[in-house]
Amino acid sequence: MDIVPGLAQGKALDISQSAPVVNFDSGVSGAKSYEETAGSEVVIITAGFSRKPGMTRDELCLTNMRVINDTIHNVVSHSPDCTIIMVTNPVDAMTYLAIKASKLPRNRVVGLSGVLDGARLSSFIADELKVPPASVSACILGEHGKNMVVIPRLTTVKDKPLTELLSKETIDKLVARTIMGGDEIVALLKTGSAFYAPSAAAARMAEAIILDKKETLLCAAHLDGEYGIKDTVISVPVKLGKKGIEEIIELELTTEEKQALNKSAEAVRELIKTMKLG
Ligand code: 2OP
Repeated sequence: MDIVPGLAQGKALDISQSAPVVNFDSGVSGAKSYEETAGSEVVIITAGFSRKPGMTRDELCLTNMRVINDTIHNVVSHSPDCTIIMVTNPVDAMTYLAIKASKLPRNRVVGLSGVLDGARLSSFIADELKVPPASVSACILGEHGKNMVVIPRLTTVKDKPLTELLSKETIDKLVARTIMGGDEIVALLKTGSAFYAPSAAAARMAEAIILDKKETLLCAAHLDGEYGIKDTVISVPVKLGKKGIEEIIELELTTEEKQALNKSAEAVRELIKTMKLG
C-alpha cells in the first residue's frame, strides 16, 4: 500500500500482468488503506523519505522517525501478530524505533541490511574473479552505513576465504565500494535510491519467514548481550523462520573485528539517542 492514491494499485496491476510472461501464480493487489492489509503475516516497511545525492542515511533519522511512528501504529493495530521487515533508513535506528513503537518482541522486527550489503560485495567480487555471484558468501556485520564491518576472512568464494583469492589492496578497494554502495546508486539516479537489490533482499527475508526456512541471513537485529553488545540494533547473522528471528548466531571474531563492531554499535546507539525515545 501507499499513501499516494492509485500508486500501489497501479504497480500491483502492472506486476500481475507480468505473471503470464515470467510464469508465477501468486496474487498481487495494491491497497489504499491499512484496513485492506489486516491480518498480514509479514509486513515490509519502506515508508519514508529516501536520500538525495550527497546525503547520509543518518540525516533522514528525525524526519523518518515521524513517518515510522505513524506507520507502525497503523500496521500493528491491523496486524498484531505480524513480523516486520524494516527497510526505511537509517535502517538500524528505524528497526530499533519499530520495536519500541510496536511493542512487539525483538524477534518479530528485523531490518534489511546485511543481505543487501553482502549482495553488493558479492557482485563486486564475482566481477573481479569472474565467478558466479551466487558462489560468493559475504560476511558483513554492524551498521548499514559508513561504519559497516566487512570481514574478508569469513567471506568465501566456493568455500575458500577471500583473503586467499585476492590481494589486500583489491579487497580494500571492493570493501570501500561496498560501504558506499548505496551512495553510488543515489548519485547516479539523482532522484531516489536503489530499488532492485533492496527489494530482492527483502523478498528473500520474507520468504525465509513465510516458508519457515530457518535460513541464516545477515540482518539488522536488536542485541541484548550477544557479541557483548546490549540495547542497540546492528547487522548480525540470524536464523529466520516462522517466529521471525529464531536465533542470533555469534561468530568468533578477532579482537580487531570486535573493536570495529563495538564502534559500529556505538555509532548506531548515538543516532538512536537523537530520537529521544526515553
Ligand atoms: C541502500 O541502497 C536502500 O539503504 C539502502 O543501501
